[in-house]
Amino acid sequence: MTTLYDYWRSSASYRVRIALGLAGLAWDRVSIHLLDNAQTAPDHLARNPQGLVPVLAIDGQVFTQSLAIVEYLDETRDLGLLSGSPADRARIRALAHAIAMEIHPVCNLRVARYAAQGGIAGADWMRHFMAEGLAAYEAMLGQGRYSHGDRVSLADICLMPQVYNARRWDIDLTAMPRITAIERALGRIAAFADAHPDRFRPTPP
Ligand SMILES: N[C@@H](CCC(=O)N[C@@H](CS)C(=O)NCC(=O)O)C(=O)O
Repeated sequence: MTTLYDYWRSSASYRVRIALGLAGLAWDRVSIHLLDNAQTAPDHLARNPQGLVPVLAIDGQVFTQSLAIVEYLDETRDLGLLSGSPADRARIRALAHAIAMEIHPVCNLRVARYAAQGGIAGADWMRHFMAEGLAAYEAMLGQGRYSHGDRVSLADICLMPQVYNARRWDIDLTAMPRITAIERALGRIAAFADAHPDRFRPTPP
């Protein structure tokens, strides 16, 4: 039994849904509604004391942290998300981390809520860091169908949810043609399309 504890619009959860799809795994889903603060309920804190999603129960174990989960799936299901030479893998990780460790943490719900207490509007905060971070990602890209050459990698798994988030916050991506070309190419892959938040939107959201 594979169970993903996630939230439909969580980009870290979206990464894991993509990887589960690439692995061709069947999985059950338990929604942890972040706006209702379900992530801090005792049952979820027992799964993840950090009070975050995603959490993946698989192979008789419980995993947290989306990149650790995706790398576990990569290693155990041979997904080739970190392929090539050590230099290739370092570049893939650098791209993935540019999103998952630079843009994403400062745009997390609890961080934006805290900033709002200091008088900074949440939307301004999100747009500032996402636009700056994605512009840097665009500049880091070379040629190739995807973020690193012509093979889907860990970097693409981080990029797609971040672009979804950028669109959600009305960030102008017209000056980022490489990112939007990669987004289009990834959108044609079933595992990416099937993981899209709209497919998991609760009613009411
Ligand atoms: N580094 C963590 C980040 C997880 C994370 O920030 N999750 C967000 C949703 S995308 C969350 O659970 N936020 C709840 C909160 O801020 O209270 C990972 O990659 O799994």
